[in-house]
Amino acid sequence: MFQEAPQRPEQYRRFERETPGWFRDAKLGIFVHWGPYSVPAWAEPTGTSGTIDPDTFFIHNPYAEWYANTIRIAGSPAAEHHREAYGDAPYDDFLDQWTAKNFDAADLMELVAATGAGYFVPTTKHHDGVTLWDAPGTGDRNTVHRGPRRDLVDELGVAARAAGVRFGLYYSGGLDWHAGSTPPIVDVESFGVRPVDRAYADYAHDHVADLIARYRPDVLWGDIEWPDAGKAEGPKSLVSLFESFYAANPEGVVNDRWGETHWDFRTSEYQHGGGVEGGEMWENTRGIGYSFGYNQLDDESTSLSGPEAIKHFVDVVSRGGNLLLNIGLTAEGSVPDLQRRTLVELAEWNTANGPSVFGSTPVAAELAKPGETPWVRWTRTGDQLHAFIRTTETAPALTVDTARVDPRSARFADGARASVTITGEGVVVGMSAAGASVPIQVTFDLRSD
Ligand code: FUL
Repeated sequence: MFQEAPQRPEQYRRFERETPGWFRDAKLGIFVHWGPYSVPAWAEPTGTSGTIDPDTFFIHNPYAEWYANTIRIAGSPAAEHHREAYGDAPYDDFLDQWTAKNFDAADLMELVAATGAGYFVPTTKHHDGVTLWDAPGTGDRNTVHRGPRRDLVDELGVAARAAGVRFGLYYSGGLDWHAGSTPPIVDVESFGVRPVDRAYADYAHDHVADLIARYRPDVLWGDIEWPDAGKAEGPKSLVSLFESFYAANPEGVVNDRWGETHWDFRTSEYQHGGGVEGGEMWENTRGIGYSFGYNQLDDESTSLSGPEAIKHFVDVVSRGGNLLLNIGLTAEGSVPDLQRRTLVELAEWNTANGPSVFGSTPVAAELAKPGETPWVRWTRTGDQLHAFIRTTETAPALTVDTARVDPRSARFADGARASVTITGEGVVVGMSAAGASVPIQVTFDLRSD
């Protein structure tokens, strides 16, 4: 779920500036969705967001973190599942059943850091309104007083910073199914119904102000808009929140889901909102499977394999974006095997190839062309161009401007020379092991003028 291109109004113009270099260079972030919804961990794996008919998206919602909404839609398979498996128990029972008993933030962060990710963003409050820290005004409806009985935001922040990974925070300011009594979202029209009043605006403001004061985040990742009553300039406004955010952390960045206000970077989600990709700084986000929250029904067939995740990562980076790849933790706090496998394979690939991906810039197509057969993507670091080739051919042809790129400098990631011939097809690279499973890197030097 994602909103389309907002325009910046006057009171937010003061925040416009160059995107900090660390964020442009980071390329990879790891997201975590974790909440009471991780207990039932159930959604129909209908497809990837952006490919599903919006009219049936909500009733067959593939996002397990939307469980509290989907079970309220009469006749939905989730409502039926909830009746059969839990006898229609109240959603908040899951908050008490959420144990986090195997959770160790340092262990998780070891896996995250191994991928080379430059930033890490956990959910602090999703649409169900449950906060992962002792948020003001939540009474006992948070993880410090119920369920895990821990300040999970703090644990994650301490571990991220100890591992040298920047720390971001996701906060759902638009949707809060606990604030007031909102009917279930069933279609595109009811998706627009969210709390916009002053009382909720103050409540959400106090949450984000508290998050900034306690954890000094590097990224503020808002979702589904901001309550309208809090958008105009004034005390307890979004303007004042952005002011305190940048005052606490001048290198901080915010995403573009705060309504028509301010952003440092645009976002797309799975195949949704791809129109933002290419212009300003942008980030694509997706789960390893079809859901962000852990979904027991996601399996091998709905999940990115290691090689598929690597391919997606390289594709996003070659087009100038960052990838925010999500982990859906189990209620006990562990990384599901299938997701771990993908992250470990991504980490292994990045150990060998990361220096040509992290901190890189895109390459103009006149210099070297991306392609689908063979699959080729390009990045640039300094005076070197890097081709990432995934093909079963042992002699793929690359389209390169040989007046500016030296074909004879071609070498693999381990430094071994590649044999190259120039034919009418292009620069043909001899590869003994074709990159059928993971992309193989071939580096070229730019000619000096
Ligand atoms: C969306 C939310 O509705 C999803 O549940 C998820 O959090 C995704 C990152 O953003 O808009």
